[in-house]
Amino acid sequence: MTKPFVLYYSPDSANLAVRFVLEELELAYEEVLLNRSSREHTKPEYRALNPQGLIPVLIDEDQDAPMFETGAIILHLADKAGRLAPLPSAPARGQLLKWLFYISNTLHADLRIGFYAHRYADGQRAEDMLRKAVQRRVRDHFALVDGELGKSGRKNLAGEDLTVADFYLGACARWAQLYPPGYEQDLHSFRHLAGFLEKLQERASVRRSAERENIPGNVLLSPRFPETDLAAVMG
Ligand SMILES: N[C@@H](CCC(=O)N[C@@H](CS)C(=O)NCC(=O)O)C(=O)O
Repeated sequence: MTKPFVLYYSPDSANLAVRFVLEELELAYEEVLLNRSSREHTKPEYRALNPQGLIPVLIDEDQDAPMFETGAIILHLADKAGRLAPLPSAPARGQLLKWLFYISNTLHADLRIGFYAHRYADGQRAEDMLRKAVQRRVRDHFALVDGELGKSGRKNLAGEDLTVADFYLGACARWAQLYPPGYEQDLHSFRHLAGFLEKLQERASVRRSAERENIPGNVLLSPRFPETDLAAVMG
């Protein structure tokens, strides 16, 4: 019998995008909670799974190593399940890849700079300046995505069909509206993106994921903080 996947997570961390996909694909998985306040993700046991000490990690017993990097994990899950990603031979595969990589190495990467500005700048003033600059960049990314979603016939980011890129975009949009406190983005003026998020957050998979991570209320548009110690989210 195939073993369930194992997801290492902390509420409202990057694992949320992976969880959306696990739930949408109805894949069996177990979870291991990491306590970010006690820096559990930086301990040697966890670094043995992900040497970066970043969350999430997914264990797939069919693979010869633990998996890290959200984009890689969700594409792997979709390919394995045969849903939420066009096949490598399909004409729409290129669209999925380019948007998935864009979200991973541009949108998510910039969000991370805003979350962890103290690692990139020395002193409060420099940090604030960096956060403001990143906030502008992130807004430009959402404007670009909004324009794509507004194109005719475009229901989802990588075309007509729902893909893993949509769930990753949804998670990034959520985080941008909440973190870091004081630099939240209001995404309502991006009409197409807002409509897309409203629709996506109604999916049972998104609702189930939110419940499992103690996230109340709207999940993707006008989201609320998880009902957990914020230090455990941002540590
Ligand atoms: N590129 C990584 C980023 C993951 C990431 O940023 N994880 C955050 C939680 S949302 C984390 O582990 N932060 C702890 C830290 O940076 O020390 C991915 O896509 O998985």
